Formats: sequence, C-alpha cells, structure tokens
Amino acid sequence: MSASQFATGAHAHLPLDAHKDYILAIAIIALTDLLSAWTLFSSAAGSSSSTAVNMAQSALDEVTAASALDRSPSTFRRFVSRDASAQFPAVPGRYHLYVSYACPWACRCLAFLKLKGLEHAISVTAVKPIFERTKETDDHMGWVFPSTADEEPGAEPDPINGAKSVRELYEIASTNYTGRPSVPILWDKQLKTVVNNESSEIIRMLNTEFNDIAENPGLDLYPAHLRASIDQINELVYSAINSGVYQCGFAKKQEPYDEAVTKLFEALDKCEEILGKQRYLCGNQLTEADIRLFVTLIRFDEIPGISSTVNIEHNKKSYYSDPSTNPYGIIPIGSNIDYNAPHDRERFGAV
Ligand SMILES: N[C@@H](CCC(=O)N[C@@H](CS)C(=O)NCC(=O)O)C(=O)O
Repeated sequence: MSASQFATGAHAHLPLDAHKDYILAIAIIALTDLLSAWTLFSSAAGSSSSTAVNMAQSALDEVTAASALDRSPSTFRRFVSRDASAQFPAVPGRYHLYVSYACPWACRCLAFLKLKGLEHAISVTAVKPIFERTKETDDHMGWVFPSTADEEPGAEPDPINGAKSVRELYEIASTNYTGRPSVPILWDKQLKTVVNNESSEIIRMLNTEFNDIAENPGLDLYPAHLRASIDQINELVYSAINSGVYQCGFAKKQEPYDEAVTKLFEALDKCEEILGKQRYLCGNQLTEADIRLFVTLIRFDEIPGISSTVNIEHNKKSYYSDPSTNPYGIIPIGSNIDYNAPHDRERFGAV
C-alpha cells in the first residue's frame, strides 16, 4: 500500500459534514505522521548496507520483530524552570529551538512558542525538509541545515553552532549519544547542550515556565481543572493517531497494520463525535489536547500566529522525496483548503 493510496482512503472515509474543518485537520495530521514514518522507513531501507554508525539510523530501528513500533524514549529530559537558581533558568535569549517544519512533533513546540508569545525570547531554526547524508564517512541520512540563507526557503543555516546537521548538534551535546538525531531540540546556548528533545515535555515548559517573560502568560493550555480530561484525550490521540500512524506506516505484516489502522479510524471517529458536540476536545477552551491533534495545521483565525508554524511546501518536499516510496517523483498539487475561510465553530460558543 502506498502513501497516496492511504491518503485516498483516509479522505474517502471522512464525512465532510458540518465540522469538516476539524476533521480534515485531523486527517492531514494523521497523513503527515504517516508519511513522515514512510520517509523515515525508506531512508533506513536505503542505508541498510551502510558503514556502521554509532546511533539509531532511523525509526525503523525501533520496529520489533513482531512488527510493532517500540519507540525509544527521548534521551535528554532536563527541564527549564522559572526558578532563577535552577540549572536551566527561564531567561530570555538563552534557549534555541531547532525544528523541522516537516515534523509534527516539532511543530507542536512551535505552536506553543507562538501562542505563548515567546518568539522574542526563544530563537528558532528550521532544517531542510529532505534528509541528506550527515557525514562523508558513513551514509547515515538525517536532518541537515542549508549552507546559505537562500538555499531553501523556510530553512536557515545554523546560527548558533554552525552545525551542518542535527546529528552534529547531538555530538556537541554528548560524546556517546546513541539515539536518533531527532527534532525538536531545545538547545541551551550558554551550556552548549540539549536541554530536552521530547516535544511533550518541551510544550509543558513553554506553557508554564516562561510566563514571566511570555507575552501571553495568562494562556494556560494545560489548566489544572482540565488535566484529567486532557490526559485522557492525549492518551487516545497519542497512541491511536500520533503514534498510531507510525504503527501503520512501519507495519511489515498485514495483521499489525490492520490492527493499527482500525484503531486509527476509531480514534478519528471518536474525535469527530466529541467535536460534533463541543468546540474543542476538552470543552469550550483550546487546550494542549487540540494542539497535539492539530499539530501542523493552519486553521482558525482565532489563533493568529499558528499559520507561520506551517510550511506546506516543506511537508510536501519531505514526504514525497524518496524514490522507493514515490518512484515517479510526483508532488501533490494540494492541499487546496482555504484555512482562512469562516469555520462556523462559533456555534459551540466560547473562545
Ligand atoms: N519523541 C520525540 C520524537 C521526535 C521525532 O520522532 N522526530 C523525527 C521527525 S518527525 C526525527 O527528527 N527523526 C529523525 C531521524 O529519525 O533521524 C518528540 O516527540 O519530540
């Protein structure tokens, strides 16, 4: 099954009814993740005879013999704190966020950065959308920076470390890093290290720890009174949708694929059911749960700023770059959705 066949199937499955904006958003996120998985898969397949590299080549290394995706935990799990005496205090100008616009996990961090009004305090650099060789000495493929500012619109050379690749950043931070050289990375310019490379934790830090310097300190995307409900939705969305699409994309046997894809569409239906009754996943206010689901999408005019975290051209280039999954190099013409069109979600009231 090819990515484009899946795309057709996904859209065919989706009822284009009154809440189509949200559901299309969900579908595109699912496809984004799925195609990302395909890209990772194919990059690994392409380098199967490579010189030994002392780090995980790609997410394919995380597929078990039974064909299930067993994702290794992110390695750097330190926390920025609002406490001025902490090892990583939340001071303006000290941290840098490395992202790929093609990566949904990185884009959720970008979304938080924009929504909280932290662009003046935390700088951002995006890599090129297509994996390239990260070293001359082996054939590991990964995220790289352009060498000039105009080489790849939306991506920039690394202004902090002058690194050629994300792999190089991990090598600066640790001499024995063996995980995948992934984005997002929250980088400490002062100690020249990765503070954290786990997006679910980076978004929590951005939500609370920088409030003294955030332009929108009052925006709480993980409010205490909704935490139980957010946690519950996150669990469903993560396992069945965010990670679920990887399970589909990485399946090497029919059975795990069937299981994952069924779970995925059940979860999409569940989200649709919830959003048929209320404006947001956890009630009448935007929360982390919505961002985690939307991720790469530009959608509602109520949340200006998010549009700049989406770069469809990078997404398309990245996902359709690999000849083994897209032998004819066809780049999709879409998406042709006008995200600025009225969405009609006001009917549920609230913000
Ligand atoms: N747990 C990480 C996962 C991030 C992740 O998987 N990023 C992918 C891109 S979508 C990546 O950078 N992969 C690089 C590689 O496999 O070499 C998070 O959520 O922050």
